[in-house]
Amino acid sequence: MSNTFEKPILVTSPHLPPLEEFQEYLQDIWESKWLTNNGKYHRALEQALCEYLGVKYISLFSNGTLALLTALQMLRITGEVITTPFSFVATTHALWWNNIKPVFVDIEDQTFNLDPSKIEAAITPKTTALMPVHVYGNPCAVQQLQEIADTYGLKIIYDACHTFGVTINGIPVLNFGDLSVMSFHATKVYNTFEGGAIVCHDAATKKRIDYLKNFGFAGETKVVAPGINAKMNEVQAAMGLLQLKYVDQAIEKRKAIAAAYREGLRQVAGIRVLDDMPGVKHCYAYFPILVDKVVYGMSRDALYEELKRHNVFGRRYFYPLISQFPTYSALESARPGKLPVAEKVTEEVLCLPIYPDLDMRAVTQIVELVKNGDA
Ligand code: T4K
Repeated sequence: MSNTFEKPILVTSPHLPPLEEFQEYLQDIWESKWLTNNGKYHRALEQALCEYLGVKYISLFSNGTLALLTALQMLRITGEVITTPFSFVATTHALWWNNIKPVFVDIEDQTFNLDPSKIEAAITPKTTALMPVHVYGNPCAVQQLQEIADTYGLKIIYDACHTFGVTINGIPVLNFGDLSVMSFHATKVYNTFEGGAIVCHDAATKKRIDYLKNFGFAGETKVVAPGINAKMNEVQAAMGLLQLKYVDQAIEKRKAIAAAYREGLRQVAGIRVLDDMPGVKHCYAYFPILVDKVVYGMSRDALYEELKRHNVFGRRYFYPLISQFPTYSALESARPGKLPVAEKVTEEVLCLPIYPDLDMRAVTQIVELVKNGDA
């Protein structure tokens, strides 16, 4: 029997709540004619997310990229920032848009997150902050990063765009560092169509973030910063409230898919899967595998193409490395050979489809394809 799918299976597919339930919110928004600018759904979602995520303060944004830009403005970060090359381009773009020089440091082989043991060598008098990413939702070495930041007087802004509800020994990962930035894009575990947030730990910081995302307004006629427009609107916020009802269920389904992939692929020679980390509650945002060309007998790119031929559209997140894009490749820290672990991982990684509506039979079929091709 052919393992080819009739319809394309994409790397992800957004979770959507029942349309009837969303229509009730839309009806109310239409009647109220209150569409944006800190409306009632916006306020309600901030409160609901604080409770759900176990954080003190959250400011909603229209997307994660604007939240990253604003987080850097909030802490007045300048000069150089140490960051990872293994992420979505938005992480580094946010530095560039703030006129900050990104300094790339290599990643760990087990988590693919910024390697704390390599950071100190990259610190200069111009370094003001670290911008690590909890890539695929797997938490960074938060304690070690904090020790480095404390020692050298640096801020930490976590790009937490892949994490939702992730905890380390019961502590929300969002509570580490100075600020954490989230994305609620359509492709994320929790989506508000587009959307984002900054998590912070005190009321004064939240107040200022809220000024910054609203043109710097601190009252009808008072502007206290050169702010931007990055507000989440009421339709997005209503979607967020509704999505919260279903997100636990969605994460459970993702967890079951991840377990099935792991079981099916663990014994395949040349394929590496990542396991859950001890003490961590995961959100299963992505399912990366690493393909060892020699042992598996086929390169990652060949497998990627082979799966596509069977209508399975995995994605090479994150290939190329951010440091390999022409925009950044002339930087000293981006030179070939400087980031050996990241350079290897980016050639071997392939993210397999994972989303709540993905049928378990489809998962089995994808496992079979990786195991044997179209037998
Ligand atoms: N930091 C990190 C670490 C991030 O990963 C991201 C975003 C950001 C910052 C910035 O946050 P935002 O400003 O986006 O809130 C996608 C997403 O567009 C992007 O949000 C995400 N990271 C990145 C990892 O993935 P692409 O270029 O892969 O998107 P695209 O359009 O190819 O979609 C991916 C798959 O999802 C396709 O197979 C189609 C499917 N899809 C997509 C959309 C938009 C759907 O089925 N429905 C949809 O509505 O970047």
